Amino acid sequence: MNEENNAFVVGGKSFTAVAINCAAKAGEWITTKLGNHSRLELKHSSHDLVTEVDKGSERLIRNLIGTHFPHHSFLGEEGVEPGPEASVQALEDVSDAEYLWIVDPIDGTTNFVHGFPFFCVSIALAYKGEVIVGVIYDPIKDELFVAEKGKGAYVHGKRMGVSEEKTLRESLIATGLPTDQQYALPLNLKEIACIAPEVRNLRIAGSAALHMAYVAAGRLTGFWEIGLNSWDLAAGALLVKESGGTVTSTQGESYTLGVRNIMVTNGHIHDELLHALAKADTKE
Ligand code: 2AM
Ligand code: CA
Repeated sequence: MNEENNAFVVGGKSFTAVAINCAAKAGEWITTKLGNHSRLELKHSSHDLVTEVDKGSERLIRNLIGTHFPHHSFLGEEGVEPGPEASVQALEDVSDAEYLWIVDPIDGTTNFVHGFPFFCVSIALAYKGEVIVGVIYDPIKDELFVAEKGKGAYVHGKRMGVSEEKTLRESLIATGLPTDQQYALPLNLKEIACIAPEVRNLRIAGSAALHMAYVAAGRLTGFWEIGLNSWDLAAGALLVKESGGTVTSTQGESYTLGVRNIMVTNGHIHDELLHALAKADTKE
């Protein structure tokens, strides 16, 4: 067996099993802290929150992965300074990694802080820069979304598939409101004004990763958001791809770990959504 075929298992340990175990453990721990977290820090602004639960969840995942795979590299949201420059640099710093775990310990921190039940743990493994495992766990609904490159994507152990809508008019589309109020938010509001009249309806629920899992599961037709980081997107991108959907930047470029402006859809409406967004003329 060559190295590529053997990429999922080292020393008999399945990468996917470890990812699932970490996501489940972290998710379970997070829910015990819901409504009773004590320390709240502001990252950039009052819109950008981090709790001790984010940090504890990341520590738990990092330690577990380090125990199983001590030679693998790790990129987690809480290990990186706030702001786009630091995120881009952090990804650059691990660009030579053979195996890279990319972790968002709580995606949807604002929801977690407010007790709005839409957040998740997102764990991806990239091999030489390409995502090969993606796991997203919603501890509130106890839903585990799992994808392996070339092997499909599953929720509750059942194969997932994207939805069937063929036009924007019949599509349920999600987006996210960026925390960067100076630059990204005005652009996003312009895009929303352009897209809202074209679709069946819009949803803005506050977790990029979970929105992407919902596209993979056929519950949303598509999702776009600007100014995101690799840890928000890596697992969700594989879930959508392995569910038969399309994953690009909002400019239509192929997905890579460096993409920050994301569009994922069921495939059928991808070009129509790209064109509709282009009409907003935001030049993100
Ligand atoms: P988070 O909850 O892990 O911070 C909501 O629109 C999405 O944007 C969430 O996935 C959220 O992830 C992400 N997000 C929040 N603050 C961000 C920031 N400063 N930069 C990039 N993404 C952010
Ligand atoms: Ca996140």
